[in-house]
Amino acid sequence: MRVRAAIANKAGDPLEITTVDLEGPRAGEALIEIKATGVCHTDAFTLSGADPEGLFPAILGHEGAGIVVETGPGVTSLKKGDHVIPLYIPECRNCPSCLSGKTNLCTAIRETQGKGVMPDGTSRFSHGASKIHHYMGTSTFANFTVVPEIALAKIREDAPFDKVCYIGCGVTTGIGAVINTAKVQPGDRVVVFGLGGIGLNVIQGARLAGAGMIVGIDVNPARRVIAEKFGMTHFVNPKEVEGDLVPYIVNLTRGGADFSFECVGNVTLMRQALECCQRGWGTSVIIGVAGAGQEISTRPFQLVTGRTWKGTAFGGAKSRRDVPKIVDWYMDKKINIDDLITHTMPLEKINDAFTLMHEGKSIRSVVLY
Ligand code: NAD
Ligand code: AHE
Ligand code: ZN
Repeated sequence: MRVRAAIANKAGDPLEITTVDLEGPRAGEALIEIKATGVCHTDAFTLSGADPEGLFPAILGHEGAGIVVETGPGVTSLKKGDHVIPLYIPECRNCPSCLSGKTNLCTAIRETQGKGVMPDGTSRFSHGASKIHHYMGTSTFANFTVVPEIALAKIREDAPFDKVCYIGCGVTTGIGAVINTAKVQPGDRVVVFGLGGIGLNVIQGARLAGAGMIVGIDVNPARRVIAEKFGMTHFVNPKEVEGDLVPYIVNLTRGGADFSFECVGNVTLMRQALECCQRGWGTSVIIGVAGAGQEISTRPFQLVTGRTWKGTAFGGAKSRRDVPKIVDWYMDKKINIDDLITHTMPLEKINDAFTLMHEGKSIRSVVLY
């Protein structure tokens, strides 16, 4: 079938909005009509060429919501008409990782996903004679896409696509990092580096967890008002801090953070986020994704003296199990998504979403099909 899509042809180039061919679902796959998709910083990261796994041409996008149009042979858990959120971390419930109960990082199809193809090793997308790569197994920058059954969370039908698409990455990543990965406790001192589409959800998660102090750090002063609305208690603009940021934060938190979160993808900030943690027990959680060749470093003394460095993908959420629950939290008004979606646009204007992100003007842009 012919579908509308935004193709990433080459690193650094704007996306090309055009019509491409999409083959129907094969065994274990479903054809999804995407109704809305958010634009995450990770899409911009891959488009920039910094992603060591980045492949071109590709159809990016991993924060979508839509409807099942057709199922391939052997699909049992979904049927035509079901509302779904595509999952870049699937949940097969059968691989060693799923069975371990220790991680959300299902390994069933990670290898083919990283190669930009479906689990059978082929792509469903083409443009003229050229095959186009899938991206993160989801490719939501197309109004129809094919996704493996194990990478689709069935959600309630009264949930609005234009809001709950954000649960496909940013909301779950931020809130999950606090609840699943860090396990923040009431009264804890939390420090969040980067108050964008992810960091503001970390703030919202910290408030849900009952954190006693929530420090937000951003170079964009415009982030202060929205972060306060989501629960931030103290704002720090590093550009206004005289001297080193780390002792400033340790002093502000009276000894250091119980938990810090890096939500930018900057290895210098990752080090600061670790070193501003409380000696003896503070934990720093890396969420930001850093480019090829980037490495983190610190003095081993920082760990010898009781700090823990960890990371999280998709907020540690077991995707098919947890995404429908987070949709319920939104529908029950337990979490706020609406105020974080600052811009919407048709697919034809998707490049504006990247410009708004780079200019620091948007929190989340959502493409409406
Ligand atoms: P974003 O662009 O919406 O937000 C980034 C924020 O960082 C902005 O507010 C910006 O002003 C701020 N910032 C930039 N440089 C800074 C600095 N030096 N000091 C303080 N603040 C600074 O991006 P996002 O969508 O929130 O994504 C954030 C990061 O999380 C990206 O690296 C993205 O790839 C990553 N990410 C990871 C996961 C995961 O599962 N681990 C999921 C989603 C996104
Ligand atoms: N391709 C990148 C890795 C990017 C990465 O870490 N992605 C996160 C999700 S970011 C969503 O916005 C993730 O899920 N990681 C787990 C995994 O298996 O990729 C690189 O650096 O190679
Ligand atoms: Zn994302």
